[in-house]
Order: sequence, then C-alpha cells, then structure tokens
Amino acid sequence: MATSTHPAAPIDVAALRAEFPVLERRINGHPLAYLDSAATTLKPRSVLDALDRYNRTATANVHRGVYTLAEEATELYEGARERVAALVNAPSSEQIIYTRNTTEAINLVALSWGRSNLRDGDLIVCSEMEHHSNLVPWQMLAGATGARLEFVPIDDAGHLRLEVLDDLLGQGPRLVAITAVSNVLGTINPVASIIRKAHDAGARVLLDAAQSIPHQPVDVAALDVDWLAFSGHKMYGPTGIGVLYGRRSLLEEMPPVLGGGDMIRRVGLRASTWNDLPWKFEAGTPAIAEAIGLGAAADFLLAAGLDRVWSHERALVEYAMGRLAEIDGVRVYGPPEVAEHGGAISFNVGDVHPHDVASVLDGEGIAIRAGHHCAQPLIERLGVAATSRASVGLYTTTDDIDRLIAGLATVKRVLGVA
Ligand code: C6P
Repeated sequence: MATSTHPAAPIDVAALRAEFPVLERRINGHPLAYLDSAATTLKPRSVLDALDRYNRTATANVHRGVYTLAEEATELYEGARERVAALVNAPSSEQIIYTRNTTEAINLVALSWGRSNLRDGDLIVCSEMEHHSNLVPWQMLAGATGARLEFVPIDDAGHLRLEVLDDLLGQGPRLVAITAVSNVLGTINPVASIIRKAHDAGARVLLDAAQSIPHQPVDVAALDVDWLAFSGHKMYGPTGIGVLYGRRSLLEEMPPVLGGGDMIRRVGLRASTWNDLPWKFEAGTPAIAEAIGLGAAADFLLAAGLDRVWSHERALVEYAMGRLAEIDGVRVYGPPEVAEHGGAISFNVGDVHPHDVASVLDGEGIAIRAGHHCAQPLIERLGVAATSRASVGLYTTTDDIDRLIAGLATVKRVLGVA
C-alpha cells in the first residue's frame, strides 16, 4: 500500500477516544481494552449520528421519490459514495459499488467477471494466507468453470514466497486474488509490485483490502488495481455495508449478478436492459442508513489522516511486539519486521488453547480474538489449531498493550504455564 515517507504529526488519541462511546464501558469491572479491531472496529459518534439522522429525520427510499425527503435521502446516499471514492482516490464515484461487506464484493467479481470470462484450465492465483472470503468464492468459481487454483505459499516468517508467484505468473494466470494485509499474520504484502508484475503477465488483480483500508493510505489510481474489496465495519463504519471498487472498463463489461429494482434501465416482459454504473450492481432497496454511515466513516478517516493513523499504529505494533517478545512461552507469528507488520498480531501462550487465553483476558476487560480467524489453511500451515490475536485501531494506546501484557501474566499464572 502507499505509505508516506514524511513524518506525520501524531494523532490526538485522547480526543479521538472521546468519540467512541463504547470505550466508556467497563467490562467485568475493568475499563475496556479493545484489541479486536481486525474483527470489527468501534464506531465513532459521527457515524452513529449519521445513521441516527437518516433514521430519525430523513427516512425515505433512494432513487425513487420526487418529494423532499426522498431527494434528501438520495443526496445523502450518493454523497457518501463520493466520500468513499475520495478515501481510496477512485477516479469516479461510479466505480464505487456498495455491497454488504468484503465477502460480497469478492463474490460479485467471481460471479460476474469470473463466470463470464474464465474457462476450463484457466489459472487463478491466490495465496496461502487468504481469508476464506478470498478463497472460497474462487474455489466455487473453479468448480463451476473448470478453472484451476494455485497458491503462493508463505515462508516460516509469514512473508509471501514471491519467487513462487513469479513462477505462477509465468504460467499466464487470468486472475491474481490476494490480500493486501493478512488478518492473522499481519503481513503487509508488496501489492504495488505484485499488481505490476501480474499485469505484465496479462492477469487481472483483485485486492482484498479489508485489513488495509482503516490503517494505511490506499490509492486505487496509483496502484492501478483492477478490483479492491473492503468492509465498512472494519473502517469505523456500520455493519451491512461494504465496497467493491473496480476499473471502469471492467465494471462496464461485467454482467449484473442480482436482478430486480434499481439495477435496470428498461424492463419488458421477456427482457431488460441495465442501469448505468454503479447502480447496475445494486439491485433492490440498498442499505441506505449504512451507506450514509460509511460516508461519515470515510470523512472520519480522512480527517484523522491515514498517514498519521499509520504512524500511530505502527508505533503500537512495534511496542506490542517488543513487549510480547519479553514474555517466556509466548510465540508470535508473522513478520518480525515492523515495517512489514500491519495491525494484527497473532500469538500463542505455551500450549494453552487460545479460547482460554481470550476468556482469562476478558475477565480483565481485555478483548482479543481467538480461533482460526476464518483462515483455516493458513492456521494449518502454521501447524497450530488456533491462535490468539490482538489487533489495533486508531484509538489503541500503549496502556491497552500494557494491560494485554499484564493480562498474559495472569493467563500464565491461572493456567499454570511455566
Ligand atoms: N476478518 C477477522 O476477525 P467481511 O466479513 O466480509 O466483512 O470481511 C471478510 C474479510 C475478508 N478479508 C480479510 C483479510 C478479513 O480480515 C476479513 C474479515 C475478520 O479477521 C472477521 S473473520
């Protein structure tokens, strides 16, 4: 992802934290230390207010009515699309398709472009570190078309083995579908060079940006990526809304996947024609409040400044990795280099099951995720049943990390780890 080389002024974390009402909660008698932003981020007041304002004062369907409320709702809904386009530097908001989440965005490409372009024997390249969302849709597409799937493996430190990618690109794949940042290992993949090389080999590239959008500046125009998928709920926005960005020429040639209201230009009894972009892909009444909330989340991130968010989070990850390394019996997975490590840190404490780690920490008010993180092939590659995962957001502080470290001492004591 594009990262600035300029030192960024620090974000005012205390002021930002005050925007998140959930942080006022006490959990099991302790202040909340929320270290699960990779699963979903907390929501700031501006997003909550945007949802509430639509529901309380501007409720109407979009693209249908000619009365004031309906026009206001449509303006809010389409205005949000402009702000999401600005967040990722899309050439036009017509290239921002609202979906339910990252998963639906990736499925849209598989069902639309994939089903009409891939044939028996065509190659799709993924990696061993993909979330199920960027794996299962391609398995289904391969099953339906006869296309074959190959995988870029990881090395023991959790980097992609790029020499294998080069070999696979030599076989002329039609598609490379890869994550920008691993939700388990935190690995930041060198996506700009992957995209360049894949294009040179004649492949299209889909980037799963679920774990990069809320953390680092992402510029779809500079990356020249074909499709980019992300979720609102991981970028301080509401659940139920996500985005597919696409190259205009591809979106124009892709057939719609769902038919119904709003996605049509003209309907006859036996045939119909399709609406313009982006509505061709948005059949039925959309998630209006959620899209408006997503626009507020894009504004929130733009105002915070993703360069500054990235500096803040990188310092936290460096601090957390240093502190975790001090604890005997804790094994951290993923790249040791902080520059290559995004906001998710997976670890295990001796042989303790991660669910036990997470529940002891919960008793201390610390929220982490434990399990396979919807990346079962990767967890298998790591040779474990599951991991514990702490992940940061722009509201995370070194105090949250200190609480995690102290909590792990409690885990070791309570569960008898040497
Ligand atoms: N990862 C996690 O705790 P959805 O569910 O569609 O909003 O996002 C899917 C998804 C796709 N790609 C990556 C890299 C992801 O991390 C996720 C969601 C969450 O890691 C929930 S499983």
